[in-house]
Amino acid sequence: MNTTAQVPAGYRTLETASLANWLAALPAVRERLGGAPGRWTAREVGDGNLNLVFIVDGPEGSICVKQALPYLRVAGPSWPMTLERAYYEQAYYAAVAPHVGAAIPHVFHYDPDQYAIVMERLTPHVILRRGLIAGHRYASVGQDIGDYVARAGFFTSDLAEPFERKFDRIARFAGNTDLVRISVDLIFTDPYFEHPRNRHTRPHLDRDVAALRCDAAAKGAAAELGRRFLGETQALIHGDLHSGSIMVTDADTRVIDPEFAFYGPLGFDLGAFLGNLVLAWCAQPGLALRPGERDAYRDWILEQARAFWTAFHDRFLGLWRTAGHGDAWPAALFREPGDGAALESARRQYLDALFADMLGYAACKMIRRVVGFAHVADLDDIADPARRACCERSALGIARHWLARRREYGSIEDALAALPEIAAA
Ligand code: SR1
Ligand code: MG
Repeated sequence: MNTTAQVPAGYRTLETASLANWLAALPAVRERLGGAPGRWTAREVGDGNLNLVFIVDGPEGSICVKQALPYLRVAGPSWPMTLERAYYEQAYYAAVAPHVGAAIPHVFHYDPDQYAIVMERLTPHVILRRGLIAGHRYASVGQDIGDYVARAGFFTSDLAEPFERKFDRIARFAGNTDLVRISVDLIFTDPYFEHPRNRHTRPHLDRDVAALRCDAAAKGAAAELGRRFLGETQALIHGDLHSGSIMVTDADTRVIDPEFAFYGPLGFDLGAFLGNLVLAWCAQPGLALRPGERDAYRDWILEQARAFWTAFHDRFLGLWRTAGHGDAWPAALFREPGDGAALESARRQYLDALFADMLGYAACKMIRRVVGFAHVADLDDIADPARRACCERSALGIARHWLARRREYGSIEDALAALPEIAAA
């Protein structure tokens, strides 16, 4: 980890009392909030691992301000962290905005001195993870996120654009090293050996964790996926697309918090969402107040997982067929009669490889949330440690299975249909 966070002279931690004065200089904010700045009220609402988040209300509307701290909020000043993550977050929003429309919040302003992003307040949206814990259904969330990952991924890849533009963005996002370091350490490294940052439900999971750490095949698969996480500049990825980075209503789905963005494997974003859906699925029996109470809801979660991959697959393939104007797989090579079949076959192979990557990265994401540093509320909210461990054990079982067998599944339906048996083993 970086232990020398730089705090530029002009930077100060934003405070509720002075926020209105600071925002008053921004015409777009004045218009959104309405009335005199003296009537605006601010409150700090951040509950994530990294940043300050403020909601500011005015007579006519509200906005959200997110500011990077010079350390990780969840750990305090003992874990310094670059402020530049705010720059990468707004740069990601700017890069994908032309392709994903209103699936991200509107950004009113970025302040490079305060490392603060002033953006649309999403209301009455809730964090998807909270909705999944409460057992709510959101009709199109799986499909919406599949469509989102396809659009953001395709249009930032060299299937869609000249390599010069992609290289330019690779260079810009290559500076996001402190955040990539967090992922390298917390996802691909620490969980697989004893490390002081790790924790798990003790003593219930002791044997399961010991077995994972002796599983050379699982460690080899995680290491290979970690190598490709660093080396595969497939597309601009969100980098942390779990269910806490998605806000929903019954009719709307938004992606937030892309501060981990960089050029990496698209399967990492796919796996983040799938893995967190499956974690939610594993947690439901522990969250249920009565046996069987959440059974139908678990089926709904798997239906969202199916819809997610299907929407991604169909949208990505459709975009490649209609907007594949980039330097990778150049259309000019495939103009002779009979070329079409070869190109289609290559597309299918590409998507099959993405599917295997998705299962592998989902597995890595699930393992780190059970035995690593930062866990998920889906499981942590299960107060009884024995019940929680039962759910966590099924998550570990599925993850180890997917690490070993990620290339063996021919369809999302087959992969999901196998889950109950793997979870019960
Ligand atoms: C130290 S930060 C822990 C986790 O929080 C973020 O949401 C990322 O998932 C990161 O790995
Ligand atoms: Mg986050």
